[in-house]
Amino acid sequence: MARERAGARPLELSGFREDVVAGLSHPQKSLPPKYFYDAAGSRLFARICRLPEYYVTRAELALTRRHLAAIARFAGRGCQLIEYGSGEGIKSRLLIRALRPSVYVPIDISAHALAAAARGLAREFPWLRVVPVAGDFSRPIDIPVRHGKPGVVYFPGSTIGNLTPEEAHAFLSMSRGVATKMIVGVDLKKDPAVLHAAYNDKAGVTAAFNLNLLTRINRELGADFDTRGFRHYAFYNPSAGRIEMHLVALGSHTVRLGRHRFQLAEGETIHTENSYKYSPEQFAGLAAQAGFRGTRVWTDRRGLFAVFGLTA
Ligand code: AVJ
Repeated sequence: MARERAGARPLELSGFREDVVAGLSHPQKSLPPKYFYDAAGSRLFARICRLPEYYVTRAELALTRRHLAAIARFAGRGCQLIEYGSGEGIKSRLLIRALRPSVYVPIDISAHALAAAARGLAREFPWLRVVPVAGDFSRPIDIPVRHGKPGVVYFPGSTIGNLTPEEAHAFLSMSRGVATKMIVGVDLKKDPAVLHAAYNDKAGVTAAFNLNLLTRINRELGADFDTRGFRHYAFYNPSAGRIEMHLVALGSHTVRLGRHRFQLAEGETIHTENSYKYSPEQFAGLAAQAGFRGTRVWTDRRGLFAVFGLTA
């Protein structure tokens, strides 16, 4: 029914140039993964989610279906549901149907994806108050939670894996101020060969997703990356417990961005993403350190993925 606008500012672009310049100025060049999701990047990510090698989305969906009643009981009917990185929202729909929240606050970095999702939800759930917020979780944002019904933060998709454990700790602590409960999707440690395949798909969609970041920087910031001179490179780093995605320079490059010049030697990399994998015990420990007392965990049959229910 009512779709309200709350804090709707184009956060998507604020700081893009600054973040890119800062990231390319470090000895280990890096770019924040949140900038993957322009319109083309969001489409590529939707394709990743359907790849045979990318078990993440299917495992989370299967386990959410399997444990939906328990998850809904945990969250409580009529709660205020706040979702970070709502994306395509198949899981959100499941949850909304089971939970009947009094308000649903989807928060997403992609204003485009957010608007489309909010429109679809308003159509499908005419009784639901949807309050979309454009933003990202790397800095605190004003979340329009009201007094009364408890706030529940839903953070699916293992997006939390983009954060270092230190950042994840800070994010969980911050969320404790907004919500009394959290439902967090976490990708689990597993055979590195399975992890490797998930980020090195045969069809090259993940490679296109990674390289699209340079295309976006060229288009939106007027840089002159020669995108064909970079190779997608993703590997599991077992001691850090994370997939690392890089773009490797195939030759030497000079990249211009406004008045800046960035040099890359052959073989030098731009680190574009970390995707942390946790054991159930590790993540429960992290949540406990961040001040969550209760921890419930639901997994899929194959133990690939976990959804945690955290109580402040
Ligand atoms: C959206 C951060 C969960 O880390 O698996 C997928 C992004 N990158 N393939 C992930 C991603 C390459 C994804 N997250």
